[in-house]
Amino acid sequence: MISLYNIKAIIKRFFQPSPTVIREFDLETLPWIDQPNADIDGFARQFASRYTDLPYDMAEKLHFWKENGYVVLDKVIAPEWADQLWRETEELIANSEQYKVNIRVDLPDYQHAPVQEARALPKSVLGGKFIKFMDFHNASIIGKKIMLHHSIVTFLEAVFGERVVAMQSLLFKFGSQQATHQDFAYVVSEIPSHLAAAWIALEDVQIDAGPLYYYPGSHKLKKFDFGNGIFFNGNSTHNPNDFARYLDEACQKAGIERKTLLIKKGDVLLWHASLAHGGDPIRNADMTRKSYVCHYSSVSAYKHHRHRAADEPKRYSLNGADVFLNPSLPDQEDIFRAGETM
Ligand SMILES: O=C(O)CCC(=O)C(=O)O
Repeated sequence: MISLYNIKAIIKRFFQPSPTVIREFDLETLPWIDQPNADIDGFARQFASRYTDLPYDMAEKLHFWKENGYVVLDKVIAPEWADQLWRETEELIANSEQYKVNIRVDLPDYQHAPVQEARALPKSVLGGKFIKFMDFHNASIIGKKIMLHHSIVTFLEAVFGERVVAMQSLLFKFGSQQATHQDFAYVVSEIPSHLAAAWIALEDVQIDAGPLYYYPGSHKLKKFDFGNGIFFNGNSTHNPNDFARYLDEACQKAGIERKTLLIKKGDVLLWHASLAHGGDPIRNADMTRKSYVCHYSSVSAYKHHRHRAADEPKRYSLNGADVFLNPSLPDQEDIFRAGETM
């Protein structure tokens, strides 16, 4: 006999709504510029008084962004700022035993624990390839000042139509050689379409140093399905290699030509959450490709530090944007202070 308890259990098992599988960004919360009839000229006119001190034309850049999914801002970071950030990175490598800054190591020997504190790693590994210095901005005042540079955050504030919150950063000494991807699959905020990134050249990029490549207009492609929607996580049945193959083929089919980023020290590439990009192979093993990548969201989409979802974050604010202090490593915050007087 089927008891009431069993009936309830059957109903629960078969009629519970399954977790929503996301296949596209939600139209309602899409940044205004990604909406079909975005009035870019009207927007730029409305806020024109805010843009008079920028070294670029806001309306022109916004049109280019909508069409291509990226913009390049020339000469926005002072060379002394780029040099200071790099001096601090070299200090971290040289005296790594003193620092707890997190490092991601994408080498076979580290697959069991790819993220380690700097002090736990041999200097030969730290100063080599397949290394990402994670959230260095938390340790560095100049890192924070570059991340929240007026020219960068003013553009992104225009794109989101809201206050900008920086989410995370990665510093590279060498080219990443990373397969083609779109960042929204890996860097997820409460509103996944509220995401953009900056690639900041800390030296002139050489063609043999494994430059960044990208596909203009690829932000409009149909999204890849990891088997459980558009985000890559523990339940995905497809992997980053499948993602890369899909994107390379989709761009080829759409006739999109792959571009190589050969910008100069202090120049910045800003890219859309869905711009397909990756790192070219390093053809000259001795060549560095010093760069600083920062990811950004909006105040409505990134409300808590990703390590401490329940707590109100402590903020560093500059140029009308915020970045959260790292609640997991409070004694490493701003240990590099030279940026204070720059
Ligand atoms: O700089 C690179 O080579 C890749 C960086 C990148 O793809 C990313 O951080 O999303």
